Amino acid sequence: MLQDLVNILIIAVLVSFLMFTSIIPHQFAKSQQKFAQTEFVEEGKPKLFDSHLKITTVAEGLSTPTTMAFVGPNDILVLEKDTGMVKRIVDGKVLPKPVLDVNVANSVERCLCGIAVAKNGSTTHVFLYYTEIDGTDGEDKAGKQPIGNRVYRYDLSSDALINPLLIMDLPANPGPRHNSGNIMIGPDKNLYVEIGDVDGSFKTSETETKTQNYKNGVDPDGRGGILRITQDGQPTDGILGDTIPLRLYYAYGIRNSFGMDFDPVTGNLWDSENGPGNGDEINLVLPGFNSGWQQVQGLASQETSFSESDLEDFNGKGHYADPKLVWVNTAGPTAVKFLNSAQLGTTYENDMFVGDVHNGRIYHFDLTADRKDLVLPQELSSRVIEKPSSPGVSNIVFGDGFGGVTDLEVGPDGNLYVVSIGLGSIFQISPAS
Ligand SMILES: [Ca+2]
Ligand SMILES: [Ca+2]
Ligand SMILES: [Ca+2]
Ligand SMILES: [Ca+2]
Repeated sequence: MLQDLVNILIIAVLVSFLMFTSIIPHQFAKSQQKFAQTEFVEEGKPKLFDSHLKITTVAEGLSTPTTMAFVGPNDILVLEKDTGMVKRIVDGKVLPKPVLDVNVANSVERCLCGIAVAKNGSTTHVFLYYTEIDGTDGEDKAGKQPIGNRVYRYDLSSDALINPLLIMDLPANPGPRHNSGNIMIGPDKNLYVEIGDVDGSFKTSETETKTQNYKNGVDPDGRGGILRITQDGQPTDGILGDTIPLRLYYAYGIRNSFGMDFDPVTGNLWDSENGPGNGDEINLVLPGFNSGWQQVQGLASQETSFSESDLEDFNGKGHYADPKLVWVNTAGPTAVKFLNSAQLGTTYENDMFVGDVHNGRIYHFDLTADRKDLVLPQELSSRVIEKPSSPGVSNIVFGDGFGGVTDLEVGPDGNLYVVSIGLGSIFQISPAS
């Protein structure tokens, strides 16, 4: 819990100093002193450990950028957590006028959080997840309650997002943490939405739900899972049950998550999750996956006095599984992205990349032949990373110094793109020559 508070403070510092980007490298220097023993950390200076690749700055001076999406070649939309602005970056130039500016509750982890794009005929649909407030940006800091964590669908016109359609309305209380908010279009063309327990750690009987593994809790309310709807906001076939919102859940038992992606080879979903200071995770998320929160976080074998029979399984339809990798000392893993291109060399093709927010690192993983597991270095065969400098960790660190990675994206050019909330920048990773 103490570590959790430290994590919140680090995030709060990042957020508070957003407007003063020159201050951020200093803040990072302070927050990273405890990791000084590792040779990888060089704060504020993104660096890769493969000399065949290079880093190019695509955009800078952004205010707490969270996530991005491509709407065309060299044509990016990027979200700002605290301003509620969606900015467009064309050929490396941030256009002066945002394409949208919403009223966002932004205390702590409330945010303009997630974006997904789908081209449907001549229309480009843009989906946004944000913590909406009926007031000005950040008015929740003065005590005003947000309306909800909401997903809207827009049409992209020449210079604006228009025709907003509310397609999902989720709780924003108790808050203000664990809103998650990463969204994406799956291979089945449906929209997948990550939402955490919205700070279920402040327990009340109304917020202890079955999807948080309170077997005697109240019925699910939309929090603590990965939800699935059509692009029109309609439910799909239920996995755990037929009543809404339970019918919407693809996975549950999730505390907080900032990243997921489908394996382009198998179509399997993977996510990253944030534990309470310990037990950050990477998971294979099969339909009906139960990540175990709030009964277990990290490996079940490391949880004292835990039994799988304590978990809610929705009449056998939900299935608990252990994570494939655990950080004991929180790294704050965020984006998960499969590089479905050979642009960076076949050695990286279809491999998994994961960002983190506390060390500014990007991790790289090969998958096993059946693609149901990560290939881990011998030193990490326990699936547990004790410290950022633990033996074997250097084998999975692909890049460092990215100052709080909040999104990874593969461009139409096949290169890897990185959003750094700490540095207020977007970077491109491409071949050096
Ligand atoms: Ca993205
Ligand atoms: Ca705004
Ligand atoms: Ca878990
Ligand atoms: Ca590989």
